[in-house]
Amino acid sequence: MSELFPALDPASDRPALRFGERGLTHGELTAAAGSLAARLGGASRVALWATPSLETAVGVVAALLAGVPVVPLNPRTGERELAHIVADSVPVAVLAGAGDTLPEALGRLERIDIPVAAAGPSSPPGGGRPVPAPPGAAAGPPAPGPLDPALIVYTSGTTGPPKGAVLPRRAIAASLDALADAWAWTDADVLVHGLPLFHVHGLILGVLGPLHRGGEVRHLGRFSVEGVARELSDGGTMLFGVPTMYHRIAESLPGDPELAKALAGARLLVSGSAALPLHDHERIAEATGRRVIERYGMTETLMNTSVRVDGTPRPGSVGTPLRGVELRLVEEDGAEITAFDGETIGEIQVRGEHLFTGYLNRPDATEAAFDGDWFRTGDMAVRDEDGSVRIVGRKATDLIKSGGYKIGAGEIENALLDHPGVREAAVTGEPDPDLGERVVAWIVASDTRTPPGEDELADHVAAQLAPHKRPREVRFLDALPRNDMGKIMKRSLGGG
Ligand code: MCA
Ligand code: AMP
Repeated sequence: MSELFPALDPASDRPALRFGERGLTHGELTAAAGSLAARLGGASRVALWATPSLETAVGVVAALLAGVPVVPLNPRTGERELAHIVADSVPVAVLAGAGDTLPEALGRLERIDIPVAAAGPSSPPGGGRPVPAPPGAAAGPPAPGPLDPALIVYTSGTTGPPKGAVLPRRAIAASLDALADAWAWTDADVLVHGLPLFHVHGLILGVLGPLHRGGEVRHLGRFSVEGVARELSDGGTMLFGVPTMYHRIAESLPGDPELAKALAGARLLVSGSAALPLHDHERIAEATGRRVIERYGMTETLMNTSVRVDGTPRPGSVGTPLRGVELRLVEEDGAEITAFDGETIGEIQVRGEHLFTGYLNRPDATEAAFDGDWFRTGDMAVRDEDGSVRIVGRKATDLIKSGGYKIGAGEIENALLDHPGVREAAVTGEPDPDLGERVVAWIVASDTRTPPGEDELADHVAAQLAPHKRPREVRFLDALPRNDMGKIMKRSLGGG
């Protein structure tokens, strides 16, 4: 049917998607997505209002079936960031659930409601008129090729607004197939998760993954420990989560034997997006007899390494390179490290079919991200004797990982400086038991006698960028520490 959905079967009545009480079989999904795909064919690019819902899953499948690149949007994105993403990616339409209210920034785009029931045989395809093809387009869109874009996913850098990583169709197929190899992932698996659907983890691994295999995904709507226990006790075989979710599970385990039983019965518990602390690994292993396995990926590279289902999970290890992934460690001067000694630290660089093709409209940033055909991840690691990788840190201290979200200190500083009560701002990440790192803002107020309130600054960042980027703590200073060059010395603020 398609390299992305080889298992989609119009005649199948096996479950494909479940979001709470609502669900679709593979047959129903094929029909619903097929009818929307017929309407989208020929569109240059569409945005997707990526709520955690059945509509989002149908929308992404439809666009990919039609060969139309999709830009998933976080529905909580603030004004400034949303305006940037729309101006940068220029979608011709936005796909949304029929009941969703869209913000003004999307007002000028054509809105297409995502059908979750198939149009009947007598209805016109998609139940609406087709999206106009770009001027000069030939009649009938050509079938998409492996290097054609599938998704454009926005990701933070250290400074400036997020960049759109262009993910080609072949990267998605290659990464999902490599994970199937490492995890023995089959159509019998029922994946449980409560991840957001506008990033690689929740959308590509968590929705396209099971559909690519012909299996099922049960989404919790929003993450809760109770939801995990319920679904894993009721047929779920795999769990995906970020470390914050496993931390919350580990916290609940002592008083919740049902949760321990549910986790013990799962085939695979997988953590990713940030490092899972040793303490949480151990608490979960002790209470359930099961080891969480870690996999390491990035928006630009999809998945690079994983502990294999038949391997020995070791806390702190993100496993070995996945099938088709070439991985090397390099010194500061670009020299390759050949040692597998568990102690020589270098930057991880990767190459293979799983990589993105570049940042949208940013040839400069794309060029800087590569060393020849090797992608520089910015992650620092050592390699053990058996080839497994242990991540020890990041090159850029101005990147913060909070709750599994990557956040650039620079974008928050810019948003804070826009507030009239702020004269100077610096943002750092500090260790946090729940979020991994929390965003801390250091502020010199415009008028030190009447500084803006902490909540006011957090709300300001949430409204401009996104709630997960808001400072969790604000500290006021009379002046920021600077060196002779005038550069802010974040180290003396306790960050970087
Ligand atoms: C709080 N809220 C606010 C404000 N304060 N809204 C507006 N203004 C404010 N000032 C709201 C939030 O919107 C949210 O609403 C609620 O309060 C709590 O938000 P938050 O504090 O962010 O939630 P949390 O409890 O800290 O969330 C923890 C979490 C979350 C559930 C673990 O961080 C999460 O879902 N993380 C997943 C990140 C992820 O998927 N990363 C993948 C990218 P409401 O409750 O209504 O929502 S990395 C990736 O893809 C690579 C490839 C990889 O390797 O995986
Ligand atoms: P993002 O750009 O949001 O896709 O985040 C990618 C980054 O998340 C990587 O560069 C790593 O720093 C981090 N990451 C992902 N998975 C893991 C993991 N299992 N352990 C440690 N860090 C991880």
